[in-house]
Amino acid sequence: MMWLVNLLGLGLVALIAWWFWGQRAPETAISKEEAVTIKVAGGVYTPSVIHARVGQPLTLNFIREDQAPCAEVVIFEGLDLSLGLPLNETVSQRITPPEAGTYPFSCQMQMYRGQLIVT
Ligand SMILES: [Cu+2]
Repeated sequence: MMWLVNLLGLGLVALIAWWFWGQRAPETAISKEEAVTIKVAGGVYTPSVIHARVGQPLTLNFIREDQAPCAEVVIFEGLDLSLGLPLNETVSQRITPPEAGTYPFSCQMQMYRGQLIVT
């Protein structure tokens, strides 16, 4: 349930930010700390393409809804990172992309596939 509370909190913050600064200077409302929530279900990561910037921390929140055992691990090539994904739980991992490039990520049998594109 924590992720839901976080999501509601983020939504509220976004609403407040929009209310005060939204139409005049939208660029100031963009947080330095970014987060992406990735759903694992139906054979795809949603979203499957994630954009990130070199040296800028990014939090990945995986939520696995697929019961297939193979989907329980996600492996990031080139980042020396793999994550266990318990069913219906949010797994958060903060990453700081070291250099520009395309970093594929997938489940163990590569049925699920995604890309982290770092610029
Ligand atoms: Cu798989």
